[in-house]
Amino acid sequence: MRERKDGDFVTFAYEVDGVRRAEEIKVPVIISKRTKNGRKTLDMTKYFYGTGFTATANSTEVGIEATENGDISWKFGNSLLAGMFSIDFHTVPDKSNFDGLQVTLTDSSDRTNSVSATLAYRKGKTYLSVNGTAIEISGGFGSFTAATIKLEYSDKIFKVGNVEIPVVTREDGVKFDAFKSDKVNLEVTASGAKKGAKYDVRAINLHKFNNNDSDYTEPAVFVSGSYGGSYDLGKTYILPAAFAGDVMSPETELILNVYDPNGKIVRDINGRKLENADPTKEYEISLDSYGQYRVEYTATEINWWNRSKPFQYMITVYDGNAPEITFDETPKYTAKVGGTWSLPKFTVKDNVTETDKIAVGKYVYTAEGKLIKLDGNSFRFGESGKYKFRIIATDEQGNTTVKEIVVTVTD
Ligand SMILES: [Ca+2]
Ligand SMILES: [Ca+2]
Repeated sequence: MRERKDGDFVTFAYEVDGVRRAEEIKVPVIISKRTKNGRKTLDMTKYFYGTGFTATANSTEVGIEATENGDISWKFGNSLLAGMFSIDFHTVPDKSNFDGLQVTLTDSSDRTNSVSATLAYRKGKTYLSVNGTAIEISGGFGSFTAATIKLEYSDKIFKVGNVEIPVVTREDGVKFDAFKSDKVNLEVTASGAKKGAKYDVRAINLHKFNNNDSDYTEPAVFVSGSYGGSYDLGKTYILPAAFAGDVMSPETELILNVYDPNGKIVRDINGRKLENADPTKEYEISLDSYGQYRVEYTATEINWWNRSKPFQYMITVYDGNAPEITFDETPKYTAKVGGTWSLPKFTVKDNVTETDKIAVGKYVYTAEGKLIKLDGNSFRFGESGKYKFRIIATDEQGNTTVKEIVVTVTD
């Protein structure tokens, strides 16, 4: 295979279940990373490919400037994590000579599954427009000073600031039902652009775009469902599938490790060890120990700057059971004034907290209505009436048991 150059195209043909599809995909060759004198250098402008514009980087952004009239499009040279997409545009007020910016996200495994949002610019106002619904956003292209417009997508909703519009249909009119793969491809079109029209891109998926010649940003991890929290002992917990993506690095590796409260690797309910496991699948684990389970993901760039980022969350298994207090002898329920009375011998026990760590308090609520803490086990009665003795046992989780003995004291 000859060496590829920027601007070359590679054609991929693909098979589905062993059947060659007629469709072929042409993918441009992007050489964004070079090694010079043993040092790797990155050129972020290479990720914007298409015609009719120039992409120029400075210390804060990549500027996209139309070099001709028309609908000026670029595609981003890497697929992006679909779960939490965002792009930060920065306006160039005197050069916003276009009708709007259309942002299209396409499922990387299904090119028909495409949705878009438009930042429409009409009569000095900017609107977020999705599936024909348009809502004005504050700031925007008509601002006197340059403004940042952060467009976000997650959970079938496009959003700019506090303006949110759900995606109902795909570009082909079919009802949209989320992206099937974890990655999307990005395309941005400045429609009706005049030559010299310009806008800047400051970030994509929180990765900053500028003239840095190194990739300083670690891959991001996206967990495809709610995660963590507190559970009762014995419950089954489903680890949602998780995905990693790096805006610059073409390949990212993601591994999963799950530790029980003792720091040991957990096995799922099918006996599979969750050690360096593939997190793109769901796993079920049984929460059999009290304490904190740690779910740890590590995402690493492959053949790139090899930046790596751990991401973790905890599953807390609570002890919801209070200690037990057991009398080892039968309490005496009657006594005489001036007589001495002793608490029966008792033992405390808890399902989790060790006995010597269970807090035990002893109190008496006297016939005169006073609450007295008992240091020992015995008490002398000063007058007649009802005395309520209480033993209170509290485990380390704060679960409390109270045992009461009411003693009737007579003259
Ligand atoms: Ca990176
Ligand atoms: Ca307990």
